[in-house]
Amino acid sequence: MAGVSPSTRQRGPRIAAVIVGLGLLLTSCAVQAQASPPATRDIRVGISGLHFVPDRFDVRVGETIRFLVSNPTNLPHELFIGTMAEQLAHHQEVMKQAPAEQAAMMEHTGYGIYLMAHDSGEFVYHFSHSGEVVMGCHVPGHWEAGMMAMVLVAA
Ligand SMILES: [Cu+2]
Repeated sequence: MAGVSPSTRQRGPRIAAVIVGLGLLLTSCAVQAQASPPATRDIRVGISGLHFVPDRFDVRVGETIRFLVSNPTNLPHELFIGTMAEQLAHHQEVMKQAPAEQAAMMEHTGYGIYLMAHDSGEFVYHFSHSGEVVMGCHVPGHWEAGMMAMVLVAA
C-alpha cells in the first residue's frame, strides 16, 4: 500500500519519511471514518492463541458495526478486514517490508486495527456488499497458522 519507500542506509531521513507517511495515512483514516455512517451495533472480538474468538460473525448488508477488539495475549496481533483477495494482497505487502516496518504498516492500514500485547481497541466498518468478508492477522506466522475469522454478510 502507500507510504514507506524502500530503505536507504540513512536512518534519519528514512524515519522522517516514515513519520510523514504515517501522518498522511492517519489523516486519510480519519477522513474515511467520518465518511462511514455511525455504527448501529457493537460486536466484540477476542483473541486466544492464534485465533479470533469467535471465528465467525453474521451481519447484514448496510450494517455499520463497531468492532471492540481485545488482545489478552502476549503477542501483538492485527485484525485486517477485507475480501480474501485483499487479504492476500495485504499479506504480500506486509511480507515485503523490513521486519522493523511491518508493525508500522499494519498499524495504519485503515481497514481494521493493530493491537500490542494486552491492549484493546475498536474500529468501525460498513458492510456494503453481501457475501464473505475475512478478518486476518498478518503478523508474520499468524496468517500462515490460520489466524482468520469469517464475516458472513447476508443480503
Ligand atoms: Cu496474530
